[in-house]
Parts: sequence; C-alpha cells; structure tokens
Amino acid sequence: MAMLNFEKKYRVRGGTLVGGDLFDFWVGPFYVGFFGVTTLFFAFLGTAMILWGASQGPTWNLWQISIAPPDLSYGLRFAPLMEGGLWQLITVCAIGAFGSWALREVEICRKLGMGYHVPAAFSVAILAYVTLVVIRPVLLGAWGHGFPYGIFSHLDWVSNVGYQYLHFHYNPAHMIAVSFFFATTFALSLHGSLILSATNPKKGEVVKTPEHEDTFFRDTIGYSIGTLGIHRLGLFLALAAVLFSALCIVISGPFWSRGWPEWWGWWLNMPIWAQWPLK
Ligand code: 07D
Ligand code: 07D
Ligand code: U10
Repeated sequence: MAMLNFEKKYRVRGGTLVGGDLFDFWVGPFYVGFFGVTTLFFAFLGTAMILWGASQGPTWNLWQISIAPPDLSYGLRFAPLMEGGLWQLITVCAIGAFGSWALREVEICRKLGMGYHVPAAFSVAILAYVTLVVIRPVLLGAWGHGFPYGIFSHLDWVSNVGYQYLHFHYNPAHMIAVSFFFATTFALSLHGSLILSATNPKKGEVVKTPEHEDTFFRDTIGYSIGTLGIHRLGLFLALAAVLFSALCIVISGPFWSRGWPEWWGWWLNMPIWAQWPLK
C-alpha cells in the first residue's frame, strides 16, 4: 500500500488519552492531539522566555546566550526572575514540552496499534535531563547545581563539574556509559552496512535475504543475533548508555563527593592484599 493511501486509511478518530475528539486531527503531516497543543504551548513559552532572558543579557550571539540557574545560596527556593527564576520557569516548560511530546507519541502508537517502544525510549532521555536539572539538584539541596541553558555555557558546566571530581573518566558508571555509547555506534555501523550490502545490490544483481545476513556473521564471528535481535540489542545498548549516564551524574555529589580516582581505593584497601608481600 502506498504511503499516502495508508495514511488516508489509518487517519481515523480514536486512541487519544485525553481530550476525546477535540484535538484528534492532523495539520499537514503532523498529528495534533491534546499533547500536540501542550507541546506547542510549553515550547513557545519556554523559547519566548529564553529570548526574553537573552534580551536582558549582554549578547545576542547565539553561541553565547545563556540562562543561568540561581545562585547556590537560594537553595531549593524560588529565585527572582533575573537571578535564576527564569531558568526555573524554563525548566518547567522544558519538562512540560518533553513530557507532552512523549505522550503525543503514545497517542500515535495507540492509533497505529503499535508498541510503546519509541515513547519508552524517549522517556529515558527525559529521565537523563530530569536527573541533571531536578533529581541531582534536589539531592544536593540547591537548584544552582543544574546546568545553564546556553550552547557554550552548558559545555563549561560539564567541564567544571567533571574537574570538580578531579578526573571524571575514573567514575565507574561514566566508564560503563561511555562504553555503551561506543557499542551503540559500533552496532549501528555493523547493522547499517550489513543491510545496505544485502538490500542495495549492483544493477542486475538480486537483493539478498536474511539468510545471507545471518551467514555473513556466522562465517565471520560464528554467531548471528538475527534480524529482530539486532534491533533489540540496539535499543538495549542505547538505553543502557543513557541510564548509566544518569547514574554516573546522580552519584557524583549525592553519593561520592571526593575525586573519582580516589574511589578506586577500595581495590587497594581490600583485606586480601594485607598478606602481601608474603614472607
Ligand atoms: C542530532 C538530534 C537533533 C537535536 C539537536 C539539538 C537545541 C538547543 C539552544 C535555545 C544529538 C538541538 C538544540 C534545541 C538550542 C538554546 C540556547 C541529537 C540530535 C541538534 N544538550 N552537549 C550539544 C543539548 C547536555 C554536551 C549540541 C540539549 C548535558 C557536549 C546541542 C540538552 C551534557 C556537547 C546540545 C543537552 C551535555 C554537547 C549538539 C538537554 C551531558 C557537544 C547535540 C535538553 C549530556 C555538542 C556546542 C546533538 C556541541 C553538544 C543540546 C544537555 C554535553 C546544542 C538540548 C548537560 C559535551 N548539546 N549536553 O547533536 O557541539 O545531540 O555543543 O538536556 O560537544 Mg548538550
Ligand atoms: C541529557 C539529553 C536529553 C535530551 C532531551 C531532548 C530538544 C528539542 C528540537 C531539534 C543524556 C531535548 C530536545 C531540546 C530539540 C529540535 C527541533 C542525554 C541528555 C530530553 N564523557 N561527563 C556524559 C563522555 C568527560 C561529564 C554522558 C565521553 C570528561 C559530566 C556520556 C568522554 C569530563 C557529565 C559522556 C567524556 C566529563 C558527563 C553524556 C570522552 C569533563 C554529565 C551523554 C571520550 C572534563 C553527563 C546524564 C548523556 C551525564 C556526561 C561521555 C569525557 C564530565 C556518557 C565519550 C573527562 C559532568 N559524558 N566527561 O548523558 O552523565 O546523554 O549526563 O572523553 O553530566 Mg563525560
Ligand atoms: C527511523 C526508522 C525507520 C524509518 C524512519 C526513521 C528511526 C526503519 C521507516 C526516522 C529517522 C529519520 C527520518 C532520520 C533523520 C532523523 C534524525 C537524524 C533525528 C533528529 C531529527 C531532527 C533533527 C528533526 C527534528 C524535527 C522535529 C522535532 C519536528 C519539529 C516539528 C514541530 C515543532 C511541530 C510539532 C507538531 C505538533 C506539536 C502538533 C501539530 C501542530 C502543528 C502542525 C501546528 C498547528 C497547531 C495547532 C493547530 C494547535 C494550536 C496550538 C496552540 C493553541 C498553542 C499556542 C501556544 C502559544 C504560547 C500561543 O527506524 O524504519 O523509516 O524514518
């Protein structure tokens, strides 16, 4: 069935979570829905506040615009608008927009009768963001621990927080997260290249089958995970990368406040070493 025919057939009412039929329609290619309206509401409001904040600041240079969180001295209280209050309201809008986007995805899945894998995956990204700007700041007792909203200023934050723990590469959860990110790109490059090699043959040659794909990997590494399996693995690797990221930052401060290299002292301090050197 051609794409446009399919869309005509499937674009029927139902499957909404809230609002019934009220926003159950499309504008061009976009499904609207109650959560499309709330997405736009929060996204517009948040962006408008960033622009307003920029207008009060020293620069219109896109790379340098930055909306900073409140000073640590405000703790977990509301701050005046120009002293971090704007950051707090923008954070509310960002969570509102990301959450609405995920729920709009859920409604689209319901309409299509599909699983909720995509919104579930996006929710993991939202969790990482919420960990950075809500969970960790709350555990540390001040909104000032959130990252500033600016293209370069948020890089400064990452670097500063990294060096606060002397050598962030020694954070064990960061190591696992980084390895999962590398594994994700590795898996996608293997999968993308394998699919193209089988399904995009030279002129005059036939498209190869999944048996060819399986055999390629059985010949090279002795095992094929299979056509469904590689997608399960991809999703697992990507979500594990982000979950371990959230873990690596939430333990930095709330659960470990010294340098990360020092954490590895547990190895040197293990009682089994006490008997060495053997006499
Ligand atoms: C390709 C999908 C498209 C999405 C894009 C991002 C905006 C922001 C700015 C209004 C892969 C759109 C960007 C709407 C506009 C203003 C002020 C996704 C694709 C193209 N970062 N980060 C970037 C965000 C954090 C870090 C780029 C967001 C943490 C490092 C872009 C968040 C930490 C580097 C950006 C966020 C961190 C970047 C490219 C939220 C740890 C880079 C992103 C909401 C996670 C790279 C100048 C990209 C860069 C970069 C956006 C959070 C670290 C501006 C929206 C605090 C080390 N980040 N980031 O392609 O070039 O993502 O920075 O959490 O080197 Mg960041
Ligand atoms: C938070 C993004 C959520 C996005 C959402 C969507 C829009 C809409 C609209 C396009 C989590 C936003 C959507 C705005 C856009 C349109 C139309 C994703 C988020 C909800 N590190 N490090 C990580 C590496 C070092 C440090 C994670 C590598 C140094 C700190 C990852 C290296 C020091 C933190 C990672 C390296 C340091 C991290 C980031 C190498 C600095 C974090 C990925 C090779 C001196 C952060 C939860 C992530 C983290 C994080 C990788 C080096 C510090 C594992 C590969 C040694 C302080 N680092 N790092 O989390 O865990 O994505 O955040 O050297 O906070 Mg690190
Ligand atoms: C995958 C896949 C696969 C495919 C695929 C893909 C994964 C095998 C079958 C998909 C992959 C790709 C296409 C590859 C490229 C993708 C990437 C590299 C990822 C990154 C993507 C991007 C950078 C693109 C990002 C673009 C986005 C997010 C679109 C932006 C769109 C909008 C902002 C509009 C959103 C629409 C909404 C919210 C609802 C609809 C509303 C309107 C259209 C506007 C009209 C509004 C209304 C009527 C409501 C009124 C609103 C109100 C009242 C609010 C007012 C508020 C005020 C404050 C005034 O595996 O299979 O192939 O293709």
